[in-house]
Amino acid sequence: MDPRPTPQDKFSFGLWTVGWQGRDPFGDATRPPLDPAESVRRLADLGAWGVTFHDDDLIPFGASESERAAHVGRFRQALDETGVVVPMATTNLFTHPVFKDGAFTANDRGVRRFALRKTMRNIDLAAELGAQVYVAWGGREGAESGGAKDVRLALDRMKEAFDLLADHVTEQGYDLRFAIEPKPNEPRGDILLPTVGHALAFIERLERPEMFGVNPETGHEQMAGLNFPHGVAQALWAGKLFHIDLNGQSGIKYDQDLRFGAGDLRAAFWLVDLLETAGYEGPRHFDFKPPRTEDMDGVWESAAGCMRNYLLLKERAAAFRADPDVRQALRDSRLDELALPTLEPGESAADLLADATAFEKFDLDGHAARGMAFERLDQLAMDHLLGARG
Ligand code: 3MF
Ligand code: MG
Ligand code: MG
Repeated sequence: MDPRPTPQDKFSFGLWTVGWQGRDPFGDATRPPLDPAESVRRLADLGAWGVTFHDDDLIPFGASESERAAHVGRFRQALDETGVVVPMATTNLFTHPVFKDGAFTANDRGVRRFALRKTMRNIDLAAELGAQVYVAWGGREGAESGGAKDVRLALDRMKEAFDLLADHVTEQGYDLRFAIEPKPNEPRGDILLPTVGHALAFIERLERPEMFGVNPETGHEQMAGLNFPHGVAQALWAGKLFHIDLNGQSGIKYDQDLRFGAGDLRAAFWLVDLLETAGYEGPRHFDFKPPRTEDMDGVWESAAGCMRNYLLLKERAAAFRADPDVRQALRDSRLDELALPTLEPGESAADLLADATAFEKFDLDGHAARGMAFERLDQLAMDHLLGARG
């Protein structure tokens, strides 16, 4: 039982994760800067498959054209040497002070136009490097006070931005889809499109909804007190799970970005069970921050831990599903019945109204008295998670 990650596992990491220097609102950096090419090599050694980036992770903001080419060249060389791929890229629309009131929804129109140009420029690079998903996290799209943002107008501007970006991708013929990443707050007091549900509803208002999905992040949904596996399941149900940001979070507090498996371990178990049984084929992308207590050895330890925990949970979840006692417990809890349509094939509302067994003769007390046996089922899951069974 010592799983080793391989490229087939499709594990990917953002350059900004292992490269995080540990700067937080109260403290300075605790680690030196990390060269993107070095990150690619170290991640490849650990068994990762992909690496992702914000434009500014790779090319420092304000770099000249020749500096830009040099940075991209060095990165490309590391990719070619290691076979690491770039499945996703994204734009930094949050660090520079110009984005203090947002990017696509900034009240300042000039900032909105600049944000679109910055994004289009990086989309071109993403396509050039073979990315198939472009993530959009609108961390500064929001407000701290009620009068500061007209949310309905801001959503008009957000739609305008995404419609334009989708036109650009279509006109250029790129094989690229967008994944919107929801987050309820931090760094803004309240961020627009705060949860998976908000983002899914927004996407349906876009001109090319088929080009848009979501990039749910463990901690972001949990910061809103939501059940992450349930949100991911709804995204899968809608055919919209284009990408995922895996990390760890302990309850409703600041964005902890712990390594995957830390924090809410039970939610992580059910999430892996879901991804592995639902046929999700996209990247298993880690968006975490090695705590600022760690030196560089701790950074790589923590990156390896993300992958190791995923693989361990995958083994535990597979053993849970294969256990005959679990199969029986699932039947006892009537999960097989949930898979049956509520109406008979061809049955109409009139037929249901005419069925006395559904109402007039329904055994109300009998059904009300039946236990659901969920506790036994959940204890079996706990036993598997804790290594007490098979
Ligand atoms: C912040 C995030 C972001 C996004 C990234 C796009 C800096 O909480 O999760 O990471 O994931 O901007 O992928
Ligand atoms: Mg995050
Ligand atoms: Mg994220």
